[in-house]
Amino acid sequence: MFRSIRDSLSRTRQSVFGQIVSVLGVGEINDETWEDLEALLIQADVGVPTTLALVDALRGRVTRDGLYRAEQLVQALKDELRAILVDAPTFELEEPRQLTIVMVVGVNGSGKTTTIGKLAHKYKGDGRNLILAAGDTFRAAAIDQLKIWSERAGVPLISGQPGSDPAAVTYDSIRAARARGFDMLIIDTAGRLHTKFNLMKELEKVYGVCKKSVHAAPHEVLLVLDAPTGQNALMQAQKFKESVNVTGIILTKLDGTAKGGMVFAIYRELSLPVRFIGTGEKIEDLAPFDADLFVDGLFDN
Ligand SMILES: Nc1nc2c(ncn2[C@@H]2O[C@H](COP(=O)(O)OP(=O)(O)O)[C@@H](O)[C@H]2O)c(=O)[nH]1
Ligand SMILES: [Mg+2]
Repeated sequence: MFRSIRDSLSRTRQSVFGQIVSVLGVGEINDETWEDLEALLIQADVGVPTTLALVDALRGRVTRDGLYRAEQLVQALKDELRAILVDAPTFELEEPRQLTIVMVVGVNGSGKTTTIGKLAHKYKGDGRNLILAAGDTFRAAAIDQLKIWSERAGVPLISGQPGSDPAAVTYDSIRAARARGFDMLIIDTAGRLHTKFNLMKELEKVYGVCKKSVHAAPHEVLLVLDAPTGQNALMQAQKFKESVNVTGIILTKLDGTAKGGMVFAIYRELSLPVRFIGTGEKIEDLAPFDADLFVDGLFDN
């Protein structure tokens, strides 16, 4: 677990946080130190509001704690970064329930279907008796792709005809899950934002079917954001939040980008916890988010 988070942060570490000591220099803190720090954080996609808040907090600490050397800022920065990630709600999926329903949402290409394959593998390994639903009915290929992942994970799949109503597939999958005694259902959804069909309305319908059928369902609505999208992903997230009750984020493709700083913007600006991190394309490339490992992984030591 340590290795995969740390490995997937290598780009972010090499191009940003790992450089922080050399960029800030070793002299006394001056105006340039603050400018350099701001530029670094923005470069790592921490986002402007979160960057300004961080710099503000650090300036306060410099005064309060009497820090005067740039290298003392690094430890203070680590503390402030960690502070943003505390108070995350606990992972409710671990609670035993008769049937836990997880909806996975996000724009096309963000990594939903792949991540569902990884989640299926993980939860099966944890001893959950789970089933998948192919709620992205828009294209036959989307159904086939989930089928391949379900076979890889050794987890059954409920699917409908291409073009059929996702809400109907959801309804059928809940019925099947109950009839066959499954304790977890993960629903894939469509993510096309640029077509005539109304993605948000459709998601609301799927959400509504879950809500009506099972107490407190869907128990998790996981929004998949792809890290290379950077700050645009935050805007997408806002749209999804307005439509369905998103409970957490899965940040994918962290392995290929220096935008690891997004995690802080997700916590601070979206007020959502990161549940998992996608660390590659293979079935085991999914790491539960861990704040300490994450912050340590950003720096060289
Ligand atoms: N490197 C990397 N690629 C990923 C990760 N997650 C998904 N992908 C790739 O992203 C592409 C889109 O994934 P897909 O699951 O089809 O996205 P969907 O349209 O949201 O269902 C695929 O090529 C995946 O292999 C990840 O964590 N790391
Ligand atoms: Mg998909």
